[in-house]
Order: sequence, then C-alpha cells, then structure tokens
Amino acid sequence: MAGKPPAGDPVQDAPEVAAPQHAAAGLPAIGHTLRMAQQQMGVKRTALTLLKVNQKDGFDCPGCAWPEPEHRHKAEFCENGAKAVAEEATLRRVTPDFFAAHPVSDLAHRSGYWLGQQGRLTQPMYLPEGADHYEAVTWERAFDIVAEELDALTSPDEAVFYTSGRTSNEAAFLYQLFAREFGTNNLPDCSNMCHESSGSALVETIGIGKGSVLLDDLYKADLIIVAGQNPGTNHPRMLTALEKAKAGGAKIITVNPLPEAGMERFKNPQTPHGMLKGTALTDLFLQIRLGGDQALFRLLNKLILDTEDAVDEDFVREHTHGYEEFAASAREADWDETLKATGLTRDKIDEALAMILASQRTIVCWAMGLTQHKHAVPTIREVVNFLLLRGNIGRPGAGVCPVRGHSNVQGDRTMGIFERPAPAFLDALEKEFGFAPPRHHGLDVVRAIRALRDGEAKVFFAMGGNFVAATPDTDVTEAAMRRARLTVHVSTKLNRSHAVTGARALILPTLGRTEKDLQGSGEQFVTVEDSMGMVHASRGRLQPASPHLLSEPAIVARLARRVLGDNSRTPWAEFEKDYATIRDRIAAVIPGFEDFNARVAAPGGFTLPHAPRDERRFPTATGKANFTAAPVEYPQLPAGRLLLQTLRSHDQYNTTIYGLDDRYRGIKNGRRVVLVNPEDAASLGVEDGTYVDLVSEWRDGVERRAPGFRVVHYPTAHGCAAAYYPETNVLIPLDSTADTSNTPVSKAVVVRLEPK
Ligand SMILES: Nc1nc2c(c(=O)[nH]1)N[C@H]1C(S)=C(S)[C@@H](COP(=O)(O)OP(=O)(O)OC[C@H]3O[C@@H](n4cnc5c(=O)[nH]c(N)nc54)[C@H](O)[C@@H]3O)O[C@H]1N2
Ligand SMILES: Nc1nc2c(c(=O)[nH]1)N[C@H]1C(S)=C(S)[C@@H](COP(=O)(O)OP(=O)(O)OC[C@H]3O[C@@H](n4cnc5c(=O)[nH]c(N)nc54)[C@H](O)[C@@H]3O)O[C@H]1N2
Ligand code: SF4
Ligand SMILES: [Mo]
Repeated sequence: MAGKPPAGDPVQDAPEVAAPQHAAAGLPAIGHTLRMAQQQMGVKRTALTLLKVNQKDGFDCPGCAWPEPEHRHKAEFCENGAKAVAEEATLRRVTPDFFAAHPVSDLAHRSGYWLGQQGRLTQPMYLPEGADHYEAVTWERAFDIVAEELDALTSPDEAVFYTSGRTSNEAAFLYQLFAREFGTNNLPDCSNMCHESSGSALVETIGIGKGSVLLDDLYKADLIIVAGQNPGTNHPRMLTALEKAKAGGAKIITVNPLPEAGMERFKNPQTPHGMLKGTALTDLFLQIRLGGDQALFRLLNKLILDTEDAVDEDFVREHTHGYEEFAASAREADWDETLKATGLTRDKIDEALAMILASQRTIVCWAMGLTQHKHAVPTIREVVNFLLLRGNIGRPGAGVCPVRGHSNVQGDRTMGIFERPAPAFLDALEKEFGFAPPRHHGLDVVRAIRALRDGEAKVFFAMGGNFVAATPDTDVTEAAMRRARLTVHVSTKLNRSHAVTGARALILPTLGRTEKDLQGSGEQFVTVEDSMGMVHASRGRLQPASPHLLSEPAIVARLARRVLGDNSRTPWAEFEKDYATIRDRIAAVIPGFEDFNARVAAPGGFTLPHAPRDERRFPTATGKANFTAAPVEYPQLPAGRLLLQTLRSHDQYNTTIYGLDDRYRGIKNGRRVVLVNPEDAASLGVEDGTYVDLVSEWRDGVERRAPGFRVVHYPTAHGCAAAYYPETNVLIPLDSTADTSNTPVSKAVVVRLEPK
C-alpha cells in the first residue's frame, strides 16, 4: 500500500473503548511502529531510514526535543519518532493533479487526518484571488507574489512571520534576519502556545528561559517530580532516562489528573527484562485537579519552611533575592484551600513532603499541564521557589527541567525567533549586518490573530506549522485568516492552513529533516538544539520527495533577495550556497556559538552555556536567583460543569494525525471522545457511550460548541475532563490566555455536556 494515498476521507470516527493500559512501550510498540512505517515507506526504506535516526552521522529525530544519550543504540528512536519519520519519508505524493482534482472548497471539508495522509507536497502552488483551485507556479513567480503583497503594505508591521518548531537553526536565523531587515519583529511562534510560560517564569527567576539540567543530572537525581507531562506518548525516550534514574536509586513523584500508562510502568523494548516485566516508574501518584499545581507547590513550600533545617540557608543567603517576602507569602498557604484546589488528601501531601525532605538532589520536569493555564507563570515560579528553598538549582542531579515539544523549538528561540527580542540581541544583529533592526515589540500568536481579525495585519507567512488548527478559537481564527491579503505556508505536508486562506495563497514545499540538502557548495547539514541545550548536526539521507523542493534556508534567502533587493547588504546568495557561512554569522551574533562550525563538527555536538547550571550565576535583574511571592490561584468550577483539558493522543503529533487510536488510554478508531470521571458522569446523568456536545462557557458570553463527542468513563481527577486537540480548539476563547506569557489556556476550559 506504500505510495498510494487512501481514496475517500476514511475518517469514520467511531470510537471503540477498552480499559486503559498500565504500562507503556514493550512489544506492541515495536509492532505498531513497523506497521505504520511500512505503510508509508515500504519495507526497504523503513529499514534504511530508521537506522539513521538520532545517529551521530544521521538526522535528528523530527519528533520531540528530548536529547540523545551519549552512548547510542543501533535503534535510537521510539515509536513516535518512527511515526514522525514515516510521516515525512512517506512515498505518497501530492502533485498538481491532486489540486486539480480537489478544489479548496473540497479540502476545507476534509479532516486533518485525511489531508496529512495524502503525502508530501511536491511543487509550489498558487491560489489566485477568487479561484477555487491551487495551480502550479514557478518559484520565481511565487516570490514575486510575496514581494508584491509585502511591497503594498503601509507598514512592515502589517506582515506576520510565524515559525513552528521544526525549523533548523540556520533557517531560523535567516528567517528572523529577513523579517527584521524587512522591518518588523512580528515573529510569533509555536512556543507562544507551548513553553512561553516556562520562559517567562524562568527568565525572571533564574535569568535564562531554559532548563538547567542535562541527561546526566537525571541519572544523578534522587527525586524526580514529573508534573503536567505525559512522556509515554510525547517524549517516549524520557522513560528510558527515568528508568535509568530509578536504577540509580531515584524516586519519582507524578503529578497529573490522569494516570498515564507511561508513568506507571515502562517496558523498555531494548532490554530483555523490559520486554517481560518492565519497571514501575512512579513511586507516588498525586492525582491533582487541573490547575491545582500552584496551590500544591505553595503548600509544600510552607511545609518546608516550617521544618527545621529543611531550608538550604547558605544557598538562600549567597545566591537568592526576595526570600523574606516569598516566605511571608508562602506561610499563608492553607491546608483546606490546597486540598480543595488540588483534590488531594492530606496523607498524599505528607507522603510527598517526606520524600522531598529525604532528597538531596531534586529535579522537577514539566510540560503543557503546567504551562497552559491562566496562572501558569506564577505556577512555574512557585516550582522555582520550591527548588531554590533547598538549593536544588546549579548543582549536579538537581534543577528545573521544562521538557520542550518540537524538535528545534528551543533552538529557534535561541536564533532570535521572538516577538520581544532582547536589546543586546538586536545590537549584535545591527553590528554584524549593518542595518537598524526595529526595536518595538512585535505580535505573538494571539495578538497576530487579533491583528488579522481587525484588518491590521494583511500578509501571513508561516515557516512550517499549521496555524489555523493549532491556535485557539478556531472560528475566530479562521475568519481572521480569510481576511488576509496573502497567506503563505512553507510546508512539507498538506494541512488545514492550506485550505483556510487569505485572498491569495501560496504553498511552498520544502525539504524535511530526512532528506539530502544539496546546494552550490555541495551537500549541506543543519543544526538543532535539544531541550537540554545540546547543539548538534542533522544530515538528511533520503532523496528529496520531489526535484522541485527548496530547503528552508534557500527559500528565505531567495525571498529576501527578491523582497529586499539592493536595500540589503546581507550575502543571501552566499548563505544559500553554503550553510557554514550562516553558522559563522550565528557565531558572531549569538553568545555560546563561538567557533560554531568547528565545534559542531565534533560527533554529538556541544552544550550551550547555562550560567545557573554551570556556575550558579543568575543573570537576572538583581544578579541573584529571585524568589517570588504570589497569591494562590486555581480554576473555579460552577456547579454542573466540568473543567476540560485539551491534550494529545498517542497517534498524533500536534495537528498531524497519524492514526485514530490512543492505545495506552484504551481508545480505538476515533478521536471525538471526552474522558470523564464515572462519578462526575453519574452526577451529570451521562453514561459511558452517550454522545454529547461540548459547550464552553466563558465570561464573554459567547457559546462555543464542539459537537458529537462520545463520553468515556475514565479515572481522571474529579471535576476534570479531557479531550483531544485540535478538535477542541473551537472551545478555547482567543482572549483566555495566561497572565504575562499570553499562552492560550488549553488545559482549563469550563464546559457543559449537552447530550445529543
Ligand atoms: N507523539 C507526540 N509527541 C509530541 C507531541 C505530540 O503531539 N505527539 N507534541 C510535542 C509538543 S509540541 C509538546 S509541547 C509536547 C507536549 O507534551 P505534554 O505536555 O506531555 O502533552 P499533552 O498531551 O498536552 O499532555 C499534558 C499532560 O499534562 C497533564 N495535565 C493537564 N493539565 C494538568 C494540570 O493542570 N496539572 C498537572 N499536574 N497535569 C496536567 C495531562 O493529563 C497530560 O498528561 O509533546 C511533544 N511531543
Ligand atoms: N487546544 C490546544 N491547542 C494547542 C496545544 C494544546 O495542548 N491544546 N498545544 C500547543 C502547542 S504545545 C504547540 S507546539 C502548537 C503546535 O503548532 P504548530 O507547530 O503550528 O503545528 P504542527 O501540528 O506541529 O505543524 C504541523 C505541520 O508542520 C509542517 N511541517 C512538518 N515538518 C516540517 C518541516 O520540516 N518544515 C516545514 N516548513 N514544515 C514542516 C507540516 O506541513 C505539518 O502539517 O499547538 C498548540 N495548540
Ligand atoms: S523521544 Fe522524541 S526525539 Fe527521541 S526518538 Fe522519540 S520522538 Fe524522537
Ligand atoms: Mo509544543
């Protein structure tokens, strides 16, 4: 079946439900991986490709941002990495004939799953104003069209340049340079919807918006707290690291409204013991209510403060600021309120405290369960307070570990993909390239949608991603996108954003990670930065999906030449010809990349400096690590309503749907399910199997509805429900965002269930 896309839209959303599993990976994972990979790539290509994932001479897994260990196995990838590779290395193709057969009005009615299953994009395609069919165009004509619309703007700030997190360092650096030479800081990225809250909280408290631990620290820790994260599905090889940490004696506390199979037990497919029995990972499961984490950590902080000799006083004195104010505020933490906010019992919190006090080296890992709440930033600041209290930052085996999503989302930010760039970065850019970059802040994702909605932004350009599906308030966002003069997507695969367009639209097909990148000076490689600040090379091995593809750096370089013309003194043509020349400029502009080309040539690459981790130096405004004080917040739930979190199934990568199963949670052949605690379901009068509409209620009074979800009785925390994104994005109000970080509140939507 390889090479042939499915005929009609095969999405028969008919969920079948079995009991959730209690262990992740093992044999079924291997079978599943190979089956999916072979369907897309065929047997031979599957073998050739998968052996190059995450190898030192191969390409970086396009899955998540989890780092590679120093000593690599032959098969250094997980089930989801293999799916990500198969999705990209598929033999299926979307050609101009496909677009002739499928007008945009048809594509707009297809599911995201169906669109993705059609295969790789092969040629630049153009949708003229008023037309219903994309038609093939040359690259020259495509760049002319973008230039026409950019030239017609009254101000450069009427253009928006979005980035998703797979873009390489080289492409990201060129892209932000182009946007800033053009004259705007409108560089929203997927990070705005993802770990922005982590960045906001960490920059303020420890002076750098990145995690402070390396893989080796996980192995040395004696306590690891995993809060708001589902690594079994989203960072599968983190389970290998947790298993190794446990073998070294570490304890694990899991904080989650859902009992996630991966955190219960891990059956490591690379060891005989793993295949048979596996390792129980979680020692203590705190089944918290959605949004209860700040209250939990605040109470833990009070309890630590109340315990004799529990605070690392030397560390606090030497390295921190704001302790007194923080301690006064934390002492106000209240048991009753915490039990209400968290839904936990006193025993469980006491048990956690005992483990925390017994620990000499604690790490806290987190992901979207902490970042996508209204009070996400104070929540993460409270986690930092928690670690600072016992000196758990800047020594081996301890620290903060925000686990990033997209494989190069952290690197893209390092390269300057940020709507609020630091003045020092702009100074360096100005000095190196001899132009005056705009100094005023640009638009983030939510503000970009508002600007498009209000007619203030007119050109939308996306370097990867699937903006209309990934962002909140789908109806509002789609209407906003349709108001644009021009929408442009640099993409590997077809997605919904190609079907919901501005007056004119372009699809610019590009190389993926797995593919050879041949330029004027020969074969190129690119670089990426993982979640732990390790930078390394990635070399594609496959023939490109089509001879018409351009690499991302080449697209930016050619676009920049066409748009900026003689106004730019930047050697764009040279950059396109030889990416090493881009890396030389990165080395000149970005601290930590000195001698970039030489250092990235080393197998495995190099680690970026991190002052708190390396020297216990905190480059904050106060020059110290900052304790912070904040009142406790948690979502309030009206009677008869549920708090809905929108999360990922095992068979998806964000808006890319690989399949319709969520194996560990016992769901098959369907995505329109809502997981509800059986007691809540009983009190709401909905049985397992009932079909309901999810209706979100927010202070703006607008009724947002996602129709036709099957209720699944599931052991989630009381009052909390879960359903998959992106189908539920229609429920999330555009203005419902986290304080400070402006990240959409995707993990706490008040909903009512309306039976059909
Ligand atoms: N296979 C696969 N891998 C991926 C992705 C993918 O879609 N598929 N996406 C990538 C990306 S971009 C990202 S950002 C990461 C996302 O990785 P995760 O953050 O693991 O992704 P989610 O599915 O959003 O899961 C959130 C987890 O947090 C829990 N949670 C939700 N709300 C709360 C809360 O209030 N408190 C606590 N303590 N827990 C809570 C949920 O029950 C769930 O276990 O994964 C990356 N890796
Ligand atoms: N409700 C809700 N919404 C969420 C979230 C949630 O938990 N709940 N999570 C948020 C998070 S954490 C994130 S990161 C965002 C994700 O938002 P995005 O990053 O915008 O979305 P993706 O689905 O990852 O993008 C997939 C598309 O990227 C393109 N692509 C894949 N590989 C490449 C490549 O190498 N180059 C280029 N140019 N294109 C490529 C393909 O065309 C594919 O269709 O969604 C956010 N939205
Ligand atoms: S853990 Fe992430 S980076 Fe590693 S192989 Fe799996 S998907 Fe790829
Ligand atoms: Mo993400």
